[in-house]
Amino acid sequence: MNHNGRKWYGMAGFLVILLVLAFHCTPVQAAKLPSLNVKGTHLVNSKGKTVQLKGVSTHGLSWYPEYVNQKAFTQMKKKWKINTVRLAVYTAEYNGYCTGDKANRKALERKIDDAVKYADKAGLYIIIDWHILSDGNPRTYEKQSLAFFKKTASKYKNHTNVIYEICNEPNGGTSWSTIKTYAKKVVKAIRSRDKKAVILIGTPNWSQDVDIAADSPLKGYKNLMYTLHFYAGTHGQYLRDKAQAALDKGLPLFVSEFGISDASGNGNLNKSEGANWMKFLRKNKIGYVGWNLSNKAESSALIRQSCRKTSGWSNGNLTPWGKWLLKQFKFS
Ligand code: IDC
Repeated sequence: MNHNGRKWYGMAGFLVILLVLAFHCTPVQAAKLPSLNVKGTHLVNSKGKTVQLKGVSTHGLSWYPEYVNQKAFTQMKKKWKINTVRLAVYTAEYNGYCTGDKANRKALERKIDDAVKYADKAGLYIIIDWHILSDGNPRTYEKQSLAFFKKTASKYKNHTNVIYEICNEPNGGTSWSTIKTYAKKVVKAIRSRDKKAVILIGTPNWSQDVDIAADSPLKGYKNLMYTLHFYAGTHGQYLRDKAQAALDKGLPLFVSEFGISDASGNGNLNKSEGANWMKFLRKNKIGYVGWNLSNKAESSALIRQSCRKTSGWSNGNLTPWGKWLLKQFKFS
């Protein structure tokens, strides 16, 4: 080979190395999901077309983190036909975000980072849920909540698929005016970092008194929705009446958690009341998220207790509730 030949070989080799490097250093850029907007009482995409979100909630991320993985997210999107996953970040319970130590907090934050990455790649919307429960009043951990949402909204402001849920279920007599005081601060903190993301706000009495919230919603912000939670074994027509009253007053609703067991998350399934609820949700284009992606021994778990798999589930791996919910996803 003459001198020139060697030169060309050298240059070609150099180019190949450059290409390989470029390929390895470019982050995989999944197609971005369209950002969502609240219009009237429901969600629309950037073209103004109605979008009904549907999906599943994790159990507490502190206790069942293993279900947050790429294979599970991709399977649920492709096979279960969901478009949304909710991450339940318990605040007060054992190893909650506010009760555990710093290492626990960091582990939860890393898990949320992973979940957002998996959701980006699978093409899923992802709800980051500040899961207050035994801490009934969202102001109990208001300082921690503000710090959490400031950090989180700064991190994910460019992710059009991220939705913030700022207080799962206020309870213990916490009034709407107290929730509003809290919500105004947290919404302001998120909005100064992320101008558009959809924000879900919990309502009094375990996120059931949406009719009360409808009398005085937050003012001055777009893309806010209010959560309605139900468990069909316990909650029936009277709660749909409250929801209808809220819709009639123009309140945007989102069902960020529901089940068809009783409100304890256990007991018998009430499929006929569940069907009534699904009819109501479809008619009003209300997004819905089923509780919970785990194999815990309770009737609100989606995976059978005997199944150890954290992805790649067959229909036989699902509980009766899991099978019922999957039928709903495929129906609409
Ligand atoms: C339940 C879980 C259960 C857990 C309990 C306390 O299913 O395994 O021991 O929380 O952490 C809610 C809550 C949700 C509850 C669920 C069922 O948002 O955290 O999960 N539920 O009780 N509201 C109404 C019902």
